[in-house]
Amino acid sequence: MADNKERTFIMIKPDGVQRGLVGKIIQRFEEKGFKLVAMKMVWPTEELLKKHYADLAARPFFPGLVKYMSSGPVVPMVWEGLDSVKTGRKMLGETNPKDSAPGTIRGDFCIQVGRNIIHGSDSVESAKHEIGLWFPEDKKEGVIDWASWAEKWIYE
Ligand code: DAT
Ligand code: MG
Repeated sequence: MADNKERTFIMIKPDGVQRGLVGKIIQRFEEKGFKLVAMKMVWPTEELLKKHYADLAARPFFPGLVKYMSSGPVVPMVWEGLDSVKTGRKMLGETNPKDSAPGTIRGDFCIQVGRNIIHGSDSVESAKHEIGLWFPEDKKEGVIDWASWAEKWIYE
């Protein structure tokens, strides 16, 4: 049975937001045909990121990963459509941008694994878990105070 309502959790990381790639990334998913069913911009806490990346807690890059991911606002989204999890991962490219083919998001827009601009769920199960983590139904998120951080990317 085709699951046209399959959902994946996609998140533009702080470097993607700061580099002004939000629109381009959203455009790729829109043009592909997936449907945007949730989106927000939040400055995530380390506590939330440690839960999000809990399966990587033992890896040597984990502290740096949490620090980078909490360095500014991110854009978590939920995209819906047939095979959205698997296709979403294909659209992202490989974890390391150097292994990502041109035409993929990581292949086109970034260079280093520690700054790979975007997250995408790796299975339907983890998508469900991540959507619950970032879009809890019982909680409203605050509005970002742009003035406190955005200008450092434009002016010295
Ligand atoms: P992916 O984001 O492709 O699902 P992952 O879940 O294995 O990859 O790792 C999560 C993130 O952690 C990844 O997007 C970037 C970072 N990361 C992974 N391997 C790394 C490494 N060897 N050095 C630095 N950062 C790494
Ligand atoms: Mg992963």
